[in-house]
Amino acid sequence: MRILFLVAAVALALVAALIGRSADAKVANPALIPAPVSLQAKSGSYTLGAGTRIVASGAAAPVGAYLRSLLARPTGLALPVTASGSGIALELGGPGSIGDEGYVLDVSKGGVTIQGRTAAGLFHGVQTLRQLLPGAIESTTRQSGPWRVPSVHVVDYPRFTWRGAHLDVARHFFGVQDVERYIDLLALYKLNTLHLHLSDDQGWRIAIASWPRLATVGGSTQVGGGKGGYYTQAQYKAIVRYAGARFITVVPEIDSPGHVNAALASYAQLNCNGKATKLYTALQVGFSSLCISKAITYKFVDDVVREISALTPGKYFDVGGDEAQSTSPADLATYLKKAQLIVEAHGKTVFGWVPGIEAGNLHGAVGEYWNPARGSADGTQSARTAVKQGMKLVMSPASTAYFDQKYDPSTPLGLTWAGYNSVRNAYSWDPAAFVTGVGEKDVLGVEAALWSETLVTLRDIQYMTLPRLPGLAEIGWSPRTGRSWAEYRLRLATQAPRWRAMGATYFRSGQVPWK
Ligand code: TNX
Repeated sequence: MRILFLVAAVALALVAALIGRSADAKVANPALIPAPVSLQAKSGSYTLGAGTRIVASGAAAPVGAYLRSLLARPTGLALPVTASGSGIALELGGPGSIGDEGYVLDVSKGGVTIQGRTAAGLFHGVQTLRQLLPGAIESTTRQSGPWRVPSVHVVDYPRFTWRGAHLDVARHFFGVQDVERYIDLLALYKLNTLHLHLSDDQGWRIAIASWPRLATVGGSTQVGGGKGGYYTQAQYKAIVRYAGARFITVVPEIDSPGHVNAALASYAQLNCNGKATKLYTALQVGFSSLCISKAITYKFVDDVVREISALTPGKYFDVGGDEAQSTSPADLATYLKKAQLIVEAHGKTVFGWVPGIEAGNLHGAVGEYWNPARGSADGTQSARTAVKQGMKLVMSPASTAYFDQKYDPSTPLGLTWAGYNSVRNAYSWDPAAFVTGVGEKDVLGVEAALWSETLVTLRDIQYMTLPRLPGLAEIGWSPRTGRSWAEYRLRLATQAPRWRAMGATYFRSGQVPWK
């Protein structure tokens, strides 16, 4: 009986490999997200055991240590990281075709080999290995095996270089540990960018030594009037380090010249009339602006950009630029040009919202497209303008990539201004075909946006991102051809036991046949 089952399983796997990923829905294993560029399922498997070593040295050693930290607790195995031996080998190398972030993964009876040309590539291969193991591998307590990995040959690399997730820590503040749990989810699905929205009308969330009241006053509340909070510079550095160890780059955002009430409430001299505003804890946008004509404004921006840039190894600094309804168009253009000079003087490249920063005609900046109004003058036109100005775009259309929008009318959290964003809707779009006139060559990648007006806890973050985040990750990583919702939803269903094992909450959408 068992043999028969095995034969049947192997036959199914072979058929699936032959006819491709859109194959028979019943082939749930190996069900990987994001779908790899190529996957050949083979017969047999490798089982982790007492003798398994993680063989990694040099630049691969930290990835080996990370892999050990994932596997040792649930398996109860020692899994020493050594320079030689057999088990799971992490090797620097592989064909040029896999690029800087890709990997080749081979599993056979004798062991597992992951090749990558960089440590990042090895790290992504490790995420695939993780998904090939039973879901119980995500548990934080010891589980019973067997820890079997099906034999496969995978060659895999990303479609886009920017695969991001944004988190608004300004509307509601989230502490370092919550952010680390969010980073863990990004890593599992091979995302490589964490965009932290560090300031807004309702809160300023990072300590700035030269302007201390930003954090102590501006950070002292949040939406709804709670106590808010802020990261010390050491805490921000810890987030950057935790992300970096997972090959995720942090992009800090100080939203400006609008969305600045928390700063205006902290320092009277930043206001045109010299009077501090009151702290703000409601949901309106577009009512605040930096004082474009005052010299102190640029001293402030320079100090903030300098201090945060010094803590940030990544290339980008996000100046915001969105919803500046209280800044005149001429002032907005003036401000953005000055802000770009400041950002570049501190060695960074401007990132900012579109619609928003195209008002400054900032050659060389990268825009994050957000306005979903397909075909409307203020929406897609701004994206075409940005591209004509020489900007590359990260696609985050609110109608599909905003995970603060409700799934459906029954969702207890979230907003609805961009429409309901079901799991299917969030998966069914293409970043290179969203805006007419903005194609593959203009697009650096994709990003999920998680605004936190209605989100208060880590559970809220998980509920809104799971199960939409894996779909966005697949759009960013996997080839455009050969994917379909009908097949994807089956793979997505197999992720739920993993989320349960790690203790993460998720929305049990009726669109997915959950396991
Ligand atoms: C629009 S998207 C905003 C944010 C809100 C969000 C809520 C963008 C650049 N601005 O200020 O938090 O909608 O969905």
